[in-house]
Amino acid sequence: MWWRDAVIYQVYIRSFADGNGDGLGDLTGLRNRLAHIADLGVDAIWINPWYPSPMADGGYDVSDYRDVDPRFGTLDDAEKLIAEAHARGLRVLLDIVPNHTSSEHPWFVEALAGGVMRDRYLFRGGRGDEPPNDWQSVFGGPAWTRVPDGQWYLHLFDPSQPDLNWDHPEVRAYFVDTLRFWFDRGVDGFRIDVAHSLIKQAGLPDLGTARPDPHPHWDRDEVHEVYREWRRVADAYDPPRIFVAEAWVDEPERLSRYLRPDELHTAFNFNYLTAPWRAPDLRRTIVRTLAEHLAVGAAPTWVLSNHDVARHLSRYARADQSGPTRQLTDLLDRPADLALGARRVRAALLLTLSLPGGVYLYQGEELGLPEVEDLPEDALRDPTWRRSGFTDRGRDGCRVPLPWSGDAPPFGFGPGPDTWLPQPASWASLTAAAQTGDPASMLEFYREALRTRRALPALRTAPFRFRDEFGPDVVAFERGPGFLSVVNLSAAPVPLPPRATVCLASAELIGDRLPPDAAAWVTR
Ligand code: TEU
Repeated sequence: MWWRDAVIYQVYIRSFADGNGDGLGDLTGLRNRLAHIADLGVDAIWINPWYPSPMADGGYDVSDYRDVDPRFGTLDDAEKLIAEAHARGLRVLLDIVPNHTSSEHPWFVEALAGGVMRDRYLFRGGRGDEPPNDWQSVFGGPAWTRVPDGQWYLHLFDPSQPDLNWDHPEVRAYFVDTLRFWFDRGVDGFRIDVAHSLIKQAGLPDLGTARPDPHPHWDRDEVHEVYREWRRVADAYDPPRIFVAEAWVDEPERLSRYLRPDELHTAFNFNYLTAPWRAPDLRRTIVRTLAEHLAVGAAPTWVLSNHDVARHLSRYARADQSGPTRQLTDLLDRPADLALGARRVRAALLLTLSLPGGVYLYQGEELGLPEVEDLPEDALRDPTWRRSGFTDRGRDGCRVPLPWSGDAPPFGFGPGPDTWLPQPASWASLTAAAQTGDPASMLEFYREALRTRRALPALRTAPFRFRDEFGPDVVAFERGPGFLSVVNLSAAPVPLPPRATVCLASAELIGDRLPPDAAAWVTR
């Protein structure tokens, strides 16, 4: 049950480290830098898709689920990576993409020619010259594309990502076999991409204008049958393999249905990620999360950044709120604001690591990386940029290749001169090398916080209880009688309990008071 309180580090492989000099991260780069992750003190890594792919959506357009894209390496490299990670005590989760394939997957290539392969996707006739229904793509525009013989196929994302028909037995069998393929190679589990999709309502009815309930293509009850079958597959392994759902389901009660004992092990807690940096909002999110997870006996998780949202340092840098999760509207370049964001990132880390359950970290947050808000337009690669008619700059700003060392780009990213997205020159002070050994750095703070969490068994096992005596703008709770976590989101310093031993603080205390936008772990 290691996953119930694990800290899992997300490796966005395109941007982690480049081994061969082509400017794109790869498996050799990841293997070379595995020590960075192990030294951080996490339990596992989750790696974004590394499968063969035309890369129309950064690898979420898979053309072969049982191999490695040559730009990332080979199957042999993958097996070496898994063995080396295990030798360092790191478990390895991969990313499975069951809602859609790439349009270059052999099934879809055959389906385009007509015939029975079309049954594995969702092909329909249109309404005159109009698509079969009013569904919209997440990336903008209609969710349907017409093929030369006049039929249309469904794609909830890019046209290069046709949705599969999950009523087809061959589709179900293919994914079960794919799970086994990777489990047999030592993979410890999977993150399930858009886990709340897959099943579409029979007849594919229009959405209409109102918010339909139940929704015709999100969070359908029938999807749970799929995960019950997957759970049986994972449980047949020794040790059992695990799943984490990527499900953007707002209602905690609906989300916890994915976490029943015979379904998935964990799910990303996006309510926590989208909560503004305000005590009442955070407290409400924590209460709801704990209640709904407890109801099904599941372990909660906590996450603040990933490859789809603006980095939380830049969201929190907006003085009064967390900012939109994907695209930050007002360009921010004032160093004072970034310093506020960094201060809140440190406080948020202590909050997150002291809550009961598991934690997901996104590569680069331990370096204090901000969102890159001013990427030149001709550098943008995310399909949302084009699909939105060039209004939505998309998700590239959180995907910029990591700075490892040196004074100028490519900051040790790889042996070549380039990186697939340009790095800001200002990142010289944020490289892993520049921060290592500097006790004031974000990186050393992450290392120390993770080390301290490991040394305090109460953070894994002790009961959680809110403490209200610090006032409405402070989030404070205990984990058993011996541990107190205090996060000050007010504008004034807050006194810590008398005779308290502060074992870790995110900022310097003012006497025995905790300053604004700071957190402390207190032991007795
Ligand atoms: O994301 C699913 C998803 O719904 C996101 O597009 C999300 O709504 C958006 O990014 C929030 O701003 C997953 C992957 O994480 C994403 O990278 C893929 O593009 C998408 O699936 C399609 O596979």
